Amino acid sequence: MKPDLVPKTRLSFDIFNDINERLGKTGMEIFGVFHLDGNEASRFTGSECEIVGLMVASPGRDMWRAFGDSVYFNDQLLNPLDRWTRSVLEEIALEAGAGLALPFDRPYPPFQAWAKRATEICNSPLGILVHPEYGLWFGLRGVLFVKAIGNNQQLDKLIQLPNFNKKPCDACIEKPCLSSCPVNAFGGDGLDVKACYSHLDEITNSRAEPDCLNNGCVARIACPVGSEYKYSTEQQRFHMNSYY
Ligand code: B12
Ligand code: SF4
Ligand code: SF4
Repeated sequence: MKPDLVPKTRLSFDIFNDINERLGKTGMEIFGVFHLDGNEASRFTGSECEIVGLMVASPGRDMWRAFGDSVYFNDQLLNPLDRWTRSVLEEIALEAGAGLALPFDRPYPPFQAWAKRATEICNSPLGILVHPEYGLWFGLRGVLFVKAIGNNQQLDKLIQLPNFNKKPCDACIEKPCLSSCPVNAFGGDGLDVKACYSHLDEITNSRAEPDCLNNGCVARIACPVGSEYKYSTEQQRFHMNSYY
């Protein structure tokens, strides 16, 4: 049975901890929490009352291990990671009485915009968001919706999330991400997908270097922030091939 988008549960300390504990077993965690007022709530969940979104992310390598142990990993069907994510988060949402939004469902929900409201995360020149601790090495996997408990102050008292208070790209003078791409695919507007694909075509046709397709995007790898959370080469290859 699919979870209803309308949240039935009200946010509480116990619900938050229960969900986070269950997510931990799958290599995911609650990155942060954001408010949706009545208008936004009804657009995304059909609920008229104020709700909060729990932004679920997968930092570092743990999620890949959990996914690797699942039946989806090698089932030879399309989009295994999306199907695994759906099955794990739907189960958690159902048990918690929470609504659910997934980043790959259409129309695409504004995951990056929501993540910036939920936690101290900011834009990188690459178009993906950079986290003060995990750098560029995390994915946004879902949002669980629950009924709000009151105002922002009450929310802050209930949920103590780490306070990093820094924006990594502001302090990064050299910006090695920008000088590493062989086709300068990063202008003012994030990723120039056409330029990037032209290099990936060259790799496929004539084994051009650097081999971003098999070893990962060299611009992303060049970022020094959170490098200890860098994905394995296997995981990077998987994401690059899904994108190409
Ligand atoms: C469509 C899409 C793409 C398209 C972008 C096409 C385009 N020009 O819009 C393509 C296929 C190019 C793409 C590529 C990648 N993407 Co993408 N993508 C999405 C997706 C599914 C929808 C974006 C959207 O339209 N949102 C709706 C709008 C309304 O929401 P928003 O939050 O305001 O969206 C903003 C961003 O989309 C941003 N944006 C615009 N253009 C681009 C281009 C790129 C590359 C990115 C990352 C963002 C971005 O501007 C929007 C307005 O502020 C999101 C998931 C999601 N639901 O958001 C993932 C998402 C943005 N992608 C993500 C990632 C990681 C990538 C890749 C790095 C994947 C990889 N290989 O590992 C690649 C980039 C490859 C590289 N060389 O670096 C992550 C970003 C996580 C983060 N740290 O911020 C997301 C959130 C998926 C996830 N589950 O985590 N992506
Ligand atoms: S290399 Fe520097 S500018 Fe580029 S994403 Fe990392 S911190 Fe930001
Ligand atoms: S994958 Fe390679 S070509 Fe594409 S943006 Fe990253 S570094 Fe540039």
